[in-house]
Amino acid sequence: MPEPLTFPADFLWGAATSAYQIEGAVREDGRTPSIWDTFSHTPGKTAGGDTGDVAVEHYHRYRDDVALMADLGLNAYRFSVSWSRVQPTGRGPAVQRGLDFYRRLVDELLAKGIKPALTLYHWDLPQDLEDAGGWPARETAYRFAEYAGFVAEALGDRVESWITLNEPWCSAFLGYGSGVHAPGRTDPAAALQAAHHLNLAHGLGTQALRAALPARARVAVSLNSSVVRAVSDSPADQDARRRIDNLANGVFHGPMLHGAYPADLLDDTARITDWSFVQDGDLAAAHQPLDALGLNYYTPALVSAAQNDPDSPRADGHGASDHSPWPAADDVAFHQTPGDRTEMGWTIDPTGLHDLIMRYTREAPGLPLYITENGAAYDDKPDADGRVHDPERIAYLHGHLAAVRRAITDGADVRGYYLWSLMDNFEWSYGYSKRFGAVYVDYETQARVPKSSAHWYAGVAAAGELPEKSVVG
Ligand code: IFM
Repeated sequence: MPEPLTFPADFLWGAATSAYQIEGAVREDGRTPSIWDTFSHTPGKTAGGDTGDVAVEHYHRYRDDVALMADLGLNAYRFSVSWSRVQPTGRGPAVQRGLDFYRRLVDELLAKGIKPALTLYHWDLPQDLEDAGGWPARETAYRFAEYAGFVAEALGDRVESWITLNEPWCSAFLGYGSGVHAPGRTDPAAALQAAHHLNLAHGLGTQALRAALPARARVAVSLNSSVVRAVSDSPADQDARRRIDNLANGVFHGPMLHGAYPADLLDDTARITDWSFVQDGDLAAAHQPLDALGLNYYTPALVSAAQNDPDSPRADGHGASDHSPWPAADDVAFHQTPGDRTEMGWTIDPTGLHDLIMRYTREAPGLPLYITENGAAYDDKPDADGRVHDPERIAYLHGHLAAVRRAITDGADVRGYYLWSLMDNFEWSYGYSKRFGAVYVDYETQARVPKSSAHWYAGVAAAGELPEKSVVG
Protein backbone atom coordinates (compact mmCIF):
# COMPACT_ATOMS: atom_id res chain seq x y z
CA MET A 1 0.00 0.00 0.00
CA PRO A 2 1.43 3.46 -0.87
CA GLU A 3 2.53 5.63 2.04
CA PRO A 4 0.34 8.61 3.00
CA LEU A 5 1.72 11.91 1.75
CA THR A 6 3.25 13.66 4.75
CA PHE A 7 3.92 17.40 4.78
CA PRO A 8 6.66 19.23 6.70
CA ALA A 9 5.83 19.59 10.42
CA ASP A 10 5.73 23.41 10.27
CA PHE A 11 3.61 23.55 7.09
CA LEU A 12 0.91 26.25 7.16
CA TRP A 13 -2.62 24.97 6.61
CA GLY A 14 -4.64 28.06 5.86
CA ALA A 15 -7.60 29.56 4.10
CA ALA A 16 -7.87 32.87 2.27
CA THR A 17 -10.44 35.62 1.75
CA SER A 18 -10.46 39.26 0.65
CA ALA A 19 -12.05 42.38 2.13
CA TYR A 20 -14.62 43.30 -0.51
CA GLN A 21 -15.69 39.70 -0.97
CA ILE A 22 -16.61 39.12 2.67
CA GLU A 23 -16.76 42.24 4.84
CA GLY A 24 -19.94 44.09 3.86
CA ALA A 25 -20.45 47.18 6.09
CA VAL A 26 -19.43 49.31 3.15
CA ARG A 27 -20.66 52.57 4.64
CA GLU A 28 -19.52 52.04 8.23
CA ASP A 29 -16.81 53.69 10.31
CA GLY A 30 -15.77 56.18 7.67
CA ARG A 31 -15.23 53.78 4.75
CA THR A 32 -15.70 55.43 1.35
CA PRO A 33 -16.51 53.66 -1.95
CA SER A 34 -13.90 51.61 -3.74
CA ILE A 35 -13.94 50.90 -7.47
CA TRP A 36 -15.77 47.64 -6.71
CA ASP A 37 -18.60 49.51 -4.96
CA THR A 38 -19.01 51.70 -8.01
CA PHE A 39 -18.65 48.85 -10.50
CA SER A 40 -21.00 46.44 -8.74
CA HIS A 41 -23.63 49.18 -8.47
CA THR A 42 -23.41 49.85 -12.22
CA PRO A 43 -26.26 48.00 -13.97
CA GLY A 44 -25.14 44.97 -15.96
CA LYS A 45 -21.68 44.60 -14.43
CA THR A 46 -22.31 41.73 -12.02
CA ALA A 47 -24.54 38.66 -12.15
CA GLY A 48 -27.96 39.53 -10.77
CA GLY A 49 -26.74 43.03 -9.92
CA ASP A 50 -25.05 41.56 -6.83
CA THR A 51 -22.86 43.86 -4.76
CA GLY A 52 -20.57 43.54 -1.74
CA ASP A 53 -22.77 45.86 0.36
CA VAL A 54 -23.60 43.08 2.79
CA ALA A 55 -21.45 40.21 1.51
CA VAL A 56 -21.14 37.70 4.37
CA GLU A 57 -21.11 40.36 7.10
CA HIS A 58 -17.62 39.42 8.18
CA TYR A 59 -17.06 42.97 9.47
CA HIS A 60 -19.51 42.15 12.25
CA ARG A 61 -19.15 38.37 12.41
CA TYR A 62 -15.34 38.16 12.38
CA ARG A 63 -15.17 36.67 15.89
CA ASP A 64 -17.44 33.77 14.89
CA ASP A 65 -15.50 33.34 11.67
CA VAL A 66 -12.20 33.12 13.53
CA ALA A 67 -13.77 30.64 15.96
CA LEU A 68 -14.81 28.57 12.94
CA MET A 69 -11.24 28.59 11.63
CA ALA A 70 -10.02 27.47 15.04
CA ASP A 71 -12.61 24.67 15.12
CA LEU A 72 -11.29 23.52 11.76
CA GLY A 73 -7.76 23.49 13.12
CA LEU A 74 -6.38 26.02 10.62
CA ASN A 75 -3.06 27.50 11.66
CA ALA A 76 -2.99 30.35 9.11
CA TYR A 77 -5.43 32.84 7.61
CA ARG A 78 -4.86 35.17 4.67
CA PHE A 79 -7.10 38.24 4.49
CA SER A 80 -6.92 41.63 2.84
CA VAL A 81 -7.27 45.15 4.16
CA SER A 82 -9.78 47.50 2.57
CA TRP A 83 -7.79 50.58 1.55
CA SER A 84 -10.85 52.83 1.64
CA ARG A 85 -11.59 51.74 5.21
CA VAL A 86 -8.11 52.72 6.37
CA GLN A 87 -7.42 55.77 4.20
CA PRO A 88 -10.84 56.63 2.80
CA THR A 89 -10.01 58.67 -0.26
CA GLY A 90 -6.56 57.20 -0.77
CA ARG A 91 -5.03 60.42 0.54
CA GLY A 92 -4.52 62.01 3.91
CA PRO A 93 -4.21 60.51 7.35
CA ALA A 94 -5.18 56.97 8.30
CA VAL A 95 -8.55 56.42 9.97
CA GLN A 96 -8.14 54.71 13.34
CA ARG A 97 -11.62 53.14 13.31
CA GLY A 98 -10.71 51.34 10.09
CA LEU A 99 -7.37 50.16 11.45
CA ASP A 100 -9.01 49.12 14.70
CA PHE A 101 -11.14 46.55 12.89
CA TYR A 102 -8.03 44.83 11.54
CA ARG A 103 -6.32 45.08 14.95
CA ARG A 104 -9.28 43.29 16.53
CA LEU A 105 -9.32 40.68 13.79
CA VAL A 106 -5.59 40.00 14.12
CA ASP A 107 -5.79 39.82 17.90
CA GLU A 108 -8.60 37.31 17.63
CA LEU A 109 -6.52 35.20 15.23
CA LEU A 110 -3.42 35.33 17.41
CA ALA A 111 -5.42 34.41 20.49
CA LYS A 112 -6.50 31.25 18.68
CA GLY A 113 -3.00 30.42 17.46
CA ILE A 114 -3.77 31.30 13.82
CA LYS A 115 -1.01 33.12 11.93
CA PRO A 116 -2.32 36.13 10.00
CA ALA A 117 -1.10 36.83 6.45
CA LEU A 118 -2.12 40.35 5.48
CA THR A 119 -2.66 41.36 1.85
CA LEU A 120 -2.62 45.13 1.35
CA TYR A 121 -4.37 45.27 -2.01
CA HIS A 122 -6.93 42.80 -3.29
CA TRP A 123 -8.46 44.93 -6.10
CA ASP A 124 -10.48 47.51 -4.13
CA LEU A 125 -8.89 50.83 -5.09
CA PRO A 126 -10.49 53.86 -3.42
CA GLN A 127 -12.82 55.37 -6.03
CA ASP A 128 -11.26 58.80 -5.55
CA LEU A 129 -7.94 57.42 -6.78
CA GLU A 130 -9.62 55.93 -9.84
CA ASP A 131 -11.21 59.32 -10.49
CA ALA A 132 -7.70 60.78 -10.39
CA GLY A 133 -6.52 58.29 -13.05
CA GLY A 134 -6.45 54.89 -11.33
CA TRP A 135 -3.61 52.44 -11.87
CA PRO A 136 -2.67 53.89 -15.29
CA ALA A 137 -1.66 57.02 -13.33
CA ARG A 138 1.80 56.94 -11.78
CA GLU A 139 0.64 58.79 -8.68
CA THR A 140 -1.41 55.74 -7.60
CA ALA A 141 1.83 53.84 -6.92
CA TYR A 142 2.97 56.57 -4.52
CA ARG A 143 -0.44 56.61 -2.84
CA PHE A 144 -0.16 52.83 -2.35
CA ALA A 145 3.24 53.15 -0.68
CA GLU A 146 1.86 55.70 1.76
CA TYR A 147 -1.10 53.45 2.57
CA ALA A 148 1.27 50.47 3.04
CA GLY A 149 3.24 52.48 5.57
CA PHE A 150 0.10 53.34 7.56
CA VAL A 151 -0.98 49.72 7.80
CA ALA A 152 2.54 48.57 8.69
CA GLU A 153 2.80 51.13 11.48
CA ALA A 154 -0.56 50.07 12.89
CA LEU A 155 -0.20 46.29 12.63
CA GLY A 156 3.52 45.63 12.34
CA ASP A 157 3.74 44.69 16.01
CA ARG A 158 1.40 41.73 15.49
CA VAL A 159 1.48 40.64 11.81
CA GLU A 160 4.62 38.95 10.49
CA SER A 161 3.48 37.93 7.03
CA TRP A 162 2.79 40.74 4.53
CA ILE A 163 1.65 40.56 0.91
CA THR A 164 1.74 43.73 -1.18
CA LEU A 165 -0.60 42.92 -4.09
CA ASN A 166 -2.97 40.10 -4.93
CA GLU A 167 -3.00 39.03 -8.59
CA PRO A 168 -1.95 42.33 -10.16
CA TRP A 169 -2.66 40.71 -13.55
CA CYS A 170 -6.38 40.88 -12.78
CA SER A 171 -6.15 44.49 -11.59
CA ALA A 172 -4.41 45.56 -14.80
CA PHE A 173 -5.82 43.36 -17.54
CA LEU A 174 -9.35 42.57 -16.34
CA GLY A 175 -9.79 46.04 -14.84
CA TYR A 176 -8.41 48.14 -17.71
CA GLY A 177 -8.22 45.67 -20.66
CA SER A 178 -11.28 43.46 -20.94
CA GLY A 179 -13.23 45.54 -18.43
CA VAL A 180 -14.91 42.59 -16.72
CA HIS A 181 -13.50 43.80 -13.41
CA ALA A 182 -13.63 47.23 -11.82
CA PRO A 183 -13.15 49.91 -12.96
CA GLY A 184 -14.34 48.38 -16.24
CA ARG A 185 -12.12 50.26 -18.67
CA THR A 186 -11.24 48.67 -22.02
CA ASP A 187 -8.01 50.25 -23.19
CA PRO A 188 -5.08 47.87 -23.84
CA ALA A 189 -2.45 50.62 -23.56
CA ALA A 190 -3.92 51.72 -20.23
CA ALA A 191 -3.81 48.09 -19.07
CA LEU A 192 -0.06 47.88 -19.74
CA GLN A 193 0.46 51.22 -18.04
CA ALA A 194 -1.55 49.93 -15.05
CA ALA A 195 0.65 46.81 -14.95
CA HIS A 196 3.75 48.98 -14.76
CA HIS A 197 2.37 51.14 -11.98
CA LEU A 198 1.36 48.01 -10.06
CA ASN A 199 4.97 46.81 -10.36
CA LEU A 200 6.13 50.19 -9.11
CA ALA A 201 3.55 50.14 -6.29
CA HIS A 202 4.75 46.70 -5.24
CA GLY A 203 8.35 47.96 -5.05
CA LEU A 204 7.58 51.27 -3.32
CA GLY A 205 5.13 49.49 -1.03
CA THR A 206 7.77 46.92 -0.10
CA GLN A 207 10.20 49.74 0.75
CA ALA A 208 7.53 51.43 2.90
CA LEU A 209 6.83 48.14 4.69
CA ARG A 210 10.51 47.52 5.35
CA ALA A 211 10.86 51.02 6.78
CA ALA A 212 8.01 50.51 9.24
CA LEU A 213 8.15 46.81 10.09
CA PRO A 214 10.39 44.96 12.52
CA ALA A 215 13.16 42.87 10.98
CA ARG A 216 11.30 39.62 11.60
CA ALA A 217 8.49 40.62 9.19
CA ARG A 218 8.29 38.80 5.86
CA VAL A 219 7.18 40.53 2.66
CA ALA A 220 5.80 38.76 -0.41
CA VAL A 221 3.50 39.25 -3.39
CA SER A 222 0.72 36.93 -4.57
CA LEU A 223 0.70 36.37 -8.31
CA ASN A 224 -1.76 34.39 -10.39
CA SER A 225 1.12 33.19 -12.49
CA SER A 226 -0.28 31.25 -15.42
CA VAL A 227 0.72 27.86 -16.67
CA VAL A 228 0.52 28.48 -20.41
CA ARG A 229 0.60 25.50 -22.73
CA ALA A 230 0.44 25.34 -26.54
CA VAL A 231 -1.74 22.96 -28.52
CA SER A 232 1.28 21.83 -30.58
CA ASP A 233 5.03 22.13 -30.95
CA SER A 234 4.69 24.11 -34.17
CA PRO A 235 6.74 27.31 -34.16
CA ALA A 236 3.58 29.41 -34.54
CA ASP A 237 1.83 27.79 -31.56
CA GLN A 238 4.99 27.97 -29.48
CA ASP A 239 5.29 31.64 -30.31
CA ALA A 240 1.68 32.18 -29.20
CA ARG A 241 2.58 30.44 -25.93
CA ARG A 242 5.65 32.62 -25.47
CA ARG A 243 3.66 35.81 -26.00
CA ILE A 244 0.88 34.90 -23.59
CA ASP A 245 3.42 33.72 -21.06
CA ASN A 246 5.02 37.17 -21.17
CA LEU A 247 1.67 38.95 -20.85
CA ALA A 248 0.56 36.69 -18.00
CA ASN A 249 3.84 36.19 -16.16
CA GLY A 250 6.85 38.08 -17.51
CA VAL A 251 5.10 41.44 -17.21
CA PHE A 252 5.20 41.06 -13.41
CA HIS A 253 7.99 38.55 -12.73
CA GLY A 254 10.35 40.48 -14.95
CA PRO A 255 10.36 43.69 -12.90
CA MET A 256 9.62 42.13 -9.50
CA LEU A 257 12.04 39.20 -9.63
CA HIS A 258 14.65 40.26 -12.19
CA GLY A 259 14.48 44.05 -12.45
CA ALA A 260 13.59 44.19 -16.16
CA TYR A 261 10.71 43.64 -18.56
CA PRO A 262 11.31 40.79 -21.01
CA ALA A 263 12.65 42.47 -24.17
CA ASP A 264 10.29 40.47 -26.36
CA LEU A 265 7.27 41.67 -24.34
CA LEU A 266 8.21 45.24 -25.22
CA ASP A 267 8.58 44.26 -28.89
CA ASP A 268 5.33 42.29 -29.00
CA THR A 269 3.33 45.22 -27.61
CA ALA A 270 5.16 48.02 -29.45
CA ARG A 271 2.19 48.78 -31.70
CA ILE A 272 0.09 49.53 -28.62
CA THR A 273 2.53 51.45 -26.45
CA ASP A 274 6.12 52.67 -26.48
CA TRP A 275 6.39 52.05 -22.70
CA SER A 276 7.60 55.62 -22.22
CA PHE A 277 5.79 55.60 -18.87
CA VAL A 278 8.67 53.52 -17.49
CA GLN A 279 10.93 56.10 -15.86
CA ASP A 280 14.56 55.82 -14.81
CA GLY A 281 14.82 53.94 -11.55
CA ASP A 282 11.37 52.33 -11.77
CA LEU A 283 12.66 48.85 -12.48
CA ALA A 284 15.19 49.00 -9.67
CA ALA A 285 12.38 50.17 -7.38
CA ALA A 286 10.11 47.31 -8.45
CA HIS A 287 12.91 44.78 -7.91
CA GLN A 288 12.98 44.55 -4.11
CA PRO A 289 14.37 41.60 -2.20
CA LEU A 290 11.41 39.48 -1.10
CA ASP A 291 11.09 36.93 1.67
CA ALA A 292 8.62 34.67 -0.12
CA LEU A 293 6.51 34.35 -3.24
CA GLY A 294 2.78 33.63 -3.21
CA LEU A 295 1.37 31.56 -6.06
CA ASN A 296 -2.36 31.46 -6.81
CA TYR A 297 -3.38 28.62 -9.09
CA TYR A 298 -6.69 27.37 -10.45
CA THR A 299 -6.30 26.03 -14.01
CA PRO A 300 -3.81 26.09 -16.90
CA ALA A 301 -4.24 28.00 -20.19
CA LEU A 302 -4.06 26.35 -23.62
CA VAL A 303 -3.28 28.50 -26.64
CA SER A 304 -2.60 28.33 -30.36
CA ALA A 305 -1.75 30.75 -33.13
CA ALA A 306 -5.19 31.43 -34.57
CA GLN A 307 -8.06 33.86 -34.34
CA ASN A 308 -10.47 33.40 -31.48
CA ASP A 309 -13.83 32.38 -32.88
CA PRO A 310 -15.90 35.55 -32.46
CA ASP A 311 -19.08 33.44 -32.15
CA SER A 312 -17.86 31.30 -29.25
CA PRO A 313 -17.42 32.47 -25.72
CA ARG A 314 -13.83 33.37 -24.87
CA ALA A 315 -12.07 30.27 -23.63
CA ASP A 316 -9.45 32.08 -21.54
CA GLY A 317 -11.62 31.68 -18.47
CA HIS A 318 -11.74 35.37 -17.64
CA GLY A 319 -15.37 36.20 -18.29
CA ALA A 320 -17.42 37.47 -21.18
CA SER A 321 -16.22 40.64 -22.87
CA ASP A 322 -15.86 41.90 -26.42
CA HIS A 323 -12.49 43.21 -25.36
CA SER A 324 -9.49 40.98 -24.86
CA PRO A 325 -7.49 41.10 -21.63
CA TRP A 326 -4.40 40.20 -23.71
CA PRO A 327 -2.95 43.33 -25.37
CA ALA A 328 -1.61 42.87 -28.92
CA ALA A 329 -2.53 39.18 -28.90
CA ASP A 330 -5.73 39.07 -30.95
CA ASP A 331 -4.09 36.46 -33.15
CA VAL A 332 -3.76 34.02 -30.26
CA ALA A 333 -6.66 31.64 -29.62
CA PHE A 334 -7.49 30.22 -26.21
CA HIS A 335 -8.81 26.66 -26.04
CA GLN A 336 -10.66 24.74 -23.42
CA THR A 337 -8.25 22.25 -21.91
CA PRO A 338 -9.61 18.69 -21.84
CA GLY A 339 -10.89 17.20 -18.58
CA ASP A 340 -13.50 17.73 -15.91
CA ARG A 341 -14.32 21.32 -15.04
CA THR A 342 -15.43 23.23 -11.99
CA GLU A 343 -18.51 25.43 -11.86
CA MET A 344 -16.38 28.28 -13.24
CA GLY A 345 -15.78 26.19 -16.37
CA TRP A 346 -12.11 25.90 -15.37
CA THR A 347 -10.47 22.56 -16.18
CA ILE A 348 -9.17 20.62 -13.19
CA ASP A 349 -5.48 19.94 -13.75
CA PRO A 350 -3.21 19.57 -10.71
CA THR A 351 -0.20 18.99 -12.99
CA GLY A 352 -0.38 22.72 -13.69
CA LEU A 353 0.21 23.49 -10.01
CA HIS A 354 3.23 21.17 -9.93
CA ASP A 355 4.61 22.78 -13.09
CA LEU A 356 4.10 26.26 -11.66
CA ILE A 357 5.85 25.47 -8.39
CA MET A 358 8.78 23.90 -10.21
CA ARG A 359 9.05 26.86 -12.55
CA TYR A 360 9.39 29.30 -9.63
CA THR A 361 11.73 26.96 -7.84
CA ARG A 362 14.00 27.42 -10.87
CA GLU A 363 13.22 31.07 -11.57
CA ALA A 364 13.43 32.35 -8.00
CA PRO A 365 15.89 29.95 -6.35
CA GLY A 366 16.03 30.22 -2.58
CA LEU A 367 12.69 32.03 -2.27
CA PRO A 368 10.20 30.12 -0.09
CA LEU A 369 6.89 29.54 -1.88
CA TYR A 370 3.36 29.64 -0.50
CA ILE A 371 0.27 28.59 -2.37
CA THR A 372 -1.73 31.67 -1.42
CA GLU A 373 -4.89 30.56 -3.28
CA ASN A 374 -6.19 27.32 -4.72
CA GLY A 375 -9.70 25.95 -4.76
CA ALA A 376 -12.83 25.34 -6.77
CA ALA A 377 -16.41 26.58 -7.17
CA TYR A 378 -19.24 24.07 -7.15
CA ASP A 379 -23.00 24.40 -7.03
CA ASP A 380 -23.21 23.37 -3.37
CA LYS A 381 -26.58 22.98 -1.69
CA PRO A 382 -27.60 21.81 1.77
CA ASP A 383 -29.32 18.43 1.90
CA ALA A 384 -32.53 17.72 3.80
CA ASP A 385 -30.54 17.53 7.05
CA GLY A 386 -28.86 20.86 6.37
CA ARG A 387 -25.50 19.26 5.61
CA VAL A 388 -23.47 20.24 2.56
CA HIS A 389 -21.64 17.44 0.76
CA ASP A 390 -19.03 18.51 -1.77
CA PRO A 391 -17.02 15.44 -2.78
CA GLU A 392 -15.89 17.20 -5.99
CA ARG A 393 -14.15 19.88 -3.94
CA ILE A 394 -12.50 17.21 -1.77
CA ALA A 395 -11.21 15.52 -4.92
CA TYR A 396 -9.98 18.88 -6.27
CA LEU A 397 -8.15 19.68 -3.05
CA HIS A 398 -6.73 16.20 -2.77
CA GLY A 399 -5.33 16.35 -6.30
CA HIS A 400 -3.80 19.78 -5.83
CA LEU A 401 -2.33 19.06 -2.40
CA ALA A 402 -0.81 15.89 -3.83
CA ALA A 403 0.75 18.06 -6.54
CA VAL A 404 2.20 20.35 -3.87
CA ARG A 405 3.58 17.36 -2.01
CA ARG A 406 5.12 15.99 -5.19
CA ALA A 407 6.78 19.36 -5.83
CA ILE A 408 8.24 19.28 -2.30
CA THR A 409 9.63 15.82 -3.05
CA ASP A 410 11.08 17.25 -6.25
CA GLY A 411 12.98 19.88 -4.27
CA ALA A 412 10.56 22.82 -4.03
CA ASP A 413 10.47 24.85 -0.81
CA VAL A 414 6.69 25.16 -0.34
CA ARG A 415 5.87 26.29 3.19
CA GLY A 416 2.11 26.61 3.21
CA TYR A 417 -1.23 26.30 1.42
CA TYR A 418 -4.21 28.66 1.68
CA LEU A 419 -7.43 27.19 0.43
CA TRP A 420 -9.61 29.62 -1.56
CA SER A 421 -11.84 30.28 0.12
CA LEU A 422 -12.65 29.96 3.78
CA MET A 423 -16.34 30.55 3.05
CA ASP A 424 -18.67 31.29 0.15
CA ASN A 425 -18.51 34.94 -0.84
CA PHE A 426 -18.89 37.62 -3.51
CA GLU A 427 -17.20 36.22 -6.60
CA TRP A 428 -16.68 39.55 -8.38
CA SER A 429 -18.59 39.84 -11.66
CA TYR A 430 -20.23 36.47 -10.93
CA GLY A 431 -21.77 37.90 -7.77
CA TYR A 432 -22.92 35.24 -5.34
CA SER A 433 -23.60 32.70 -8.10
CA LYS A 434 -20.29 30.83 -7.61
CA ARG A 435 -19.47 29.20 -4.31
CA PHE A 436 -15.75 28.71 -3.58
CA GLY A 437 -16.07 28.22 0.18
CA ALA A 438 -15.13 25.26 2.31
CA VAL A 439 -17.82 26.70 4.53
CA TYR A 440 -21.30 27.17 3.07
CA VAL A 441 -23.00 30.50 3.69
CA ASP A 442 -26.77 30.84 3.63
CA TYR A 443 -26.99 34.36 2.22
CA GLU A 444 -30.49 34.88 3.67
CA THR A 445 -29.60 34.10 7.27
CA GLN A 446 -25.77 34.41 7.11
CA ALA A 447 -25.57 30.98 8.79
CA ARG A 448 -22.23 29.24 8.21
CA VAL A 449 -22.21 25.47 7.60
CA PRO A 450 -18.86 23.74 7.14
CA LYS A 451 -19.08 21.59 4.01
CA SER A 452 -17.70 18.06 4.01
CA SER A 453 -14.56 19.50 2.36
CA ALA A 454 -13.99 21.71 5.41
CA HIS A 455 -14.07 18.66 7.69
CA TRP A 456 -11.84 16.78 5.27
CA TYR A 457 -9.34 19.67 5.14
CA ALA A 458 -9.40 19.93 8.93
CA GLY A 459 -8.43 16.26 9.08
CA VAL A 460 -5.56 16.77 6.64
CA ALA A 461 -4.32 19.80 8.61
CA ALA A 462 -4.53 17.92 11.91
CA ALA A 463 -2.67 14.89 10.56
CA GLY A 464 -0.22 16.93 8.46
CA GLU A 465 -0.67 14.37 5.73
CA LEU A 466 -2.91 13.56 2.83
CA PRO A 467 -4.94 10.37 3.03
CA GLU A 468 -4.95 7.81 0.28
CA LYS A 469 -7.22 8.74 -2.59
CA SER A 470 -9.34 5.64 -1.93
CA VAL A 471 -10.46 7.03 1.40
CA VAL A 472 -11.35 10.46 0.03
CA GLY A 473 -14.85 11.78 -0.16
O1 IFM B 1 -12.30 34.97 -5.84
C1 IFM B 1 -11.10 35.11 -6.53
C2 IFM B 1 -10.08 35.83 -5.69
O2 IFM B 1 -10.56 37.08 -5.28
C3 IFM B 1 -8.81 36.06 -6.48
N1 IFM B 1 -8.34 34.83 -7.08
C4 IFM B 1 -9.29 34.00 -7.77
C5 IFM B 1 -10.52 33.77 -6.91
C6 IFM B 1 -11.52 32.88 -7.67
O3 IFM B 1 -11.90 33.48 -8.86
